Amino acid sequence: MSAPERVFIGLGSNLAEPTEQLRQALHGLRQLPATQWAGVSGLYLSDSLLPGQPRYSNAVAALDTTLAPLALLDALQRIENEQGRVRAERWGPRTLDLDILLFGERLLDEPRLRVPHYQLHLRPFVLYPLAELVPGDFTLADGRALSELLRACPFQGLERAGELA
Ligand code: ROI
Repeated sequence: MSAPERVFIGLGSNLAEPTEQLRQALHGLRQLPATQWAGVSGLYLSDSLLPGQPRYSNAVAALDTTLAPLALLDALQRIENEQGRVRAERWGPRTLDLDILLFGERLLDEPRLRVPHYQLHLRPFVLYPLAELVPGDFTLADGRALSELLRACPFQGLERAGELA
């Protein structure tokens, strides 16, 4: 059997009691096959990057998995669908969004999956919770230092609102 890889999942919701959506999603992540729980950040609240949407709840979870990347992606999309996500508009409000941010040391550029996540460096609601789960000198598989990404992406507008688990 192959060695488990540490993956980081970004969670986001801005509909139907967003923070409860995240809690329920964490429950789903704990049930994934071939996967061990490795921790979760605190809860972060922020305005949407797009105007006219409700505020978001966000967090990042860490898992150790032997699932292949696309198998994990399928499993995450099942959790999204079980929680009633309707994919009406590409960037519209959503009950639950689960993104694979990092997958071990892998660099993936496939139609369904780009890892590291292509907008990670632009999203304080991803970078700051991620930073809670890794050492201070953490570097991404593509060589970028998390500390540099944090420096370039101010905490501005983000509110850390306690613990999820
Ligand atoms: N804004 C915030 N604060 N959190 C998100 O998860 C989020 N997700 C999105 C867009 C609409 C870009 N804005 C967001 O997809």
